[in-house]
Amino acid sequence: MQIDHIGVAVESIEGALPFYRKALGLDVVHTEIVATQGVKVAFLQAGQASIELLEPTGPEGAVAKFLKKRGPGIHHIAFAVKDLAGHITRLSQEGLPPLDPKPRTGARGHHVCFLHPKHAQGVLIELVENHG
Ligand code: CMX
Repeated sequence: MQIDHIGVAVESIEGALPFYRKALGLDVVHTEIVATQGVKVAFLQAGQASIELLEPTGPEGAVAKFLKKRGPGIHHIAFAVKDLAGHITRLSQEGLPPLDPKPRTGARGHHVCFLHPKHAQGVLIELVENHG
């Protein structure tokens, strides 16, 4: 599997961007509000993968909770897959049921599912199937 992106929880995308732009020379290629997840996101291209900055749009939602508990930092690692539904079935059969029992639409219109950090040594994992 290829890494598609690494999600980084931030208090403010605007506040985080100067570092990524100036220190690393990365540019924003996409921004979006993912209302269902309570986040605003900005994707910065880094080679074939990207960094997804995640800023909460309100006090509810997984990223707001994460920031409150743990502060800014790496929130998840996303892997690109084909046949996401097939992976969900396989993982469920292997005793690793994803948090999403079927693919749902995430940022950039892609289909996604998440795997609980308890299965991956404390790292939240996302599987993403490109539907662009
Ligand atoms: N990475 C690692 N650990 C995490 C975590 C993360 N992103 N989020 C929560 N945890 C840990 C907490 O630190 C806590 O650990 P302890 O029990 O040791 O204290 C434990 O998981 C439970 O945390 P919680 O704050 O009570 O959170 P919940 O159990 O309510 O939810 C999770 C955790 C992973 C099930 C939930 O965040 C989830 O369903 N995530 C998937 C969706 C998501 O993250 N959406 C935002 C991104 C959207 C996008 O990329 O577009």
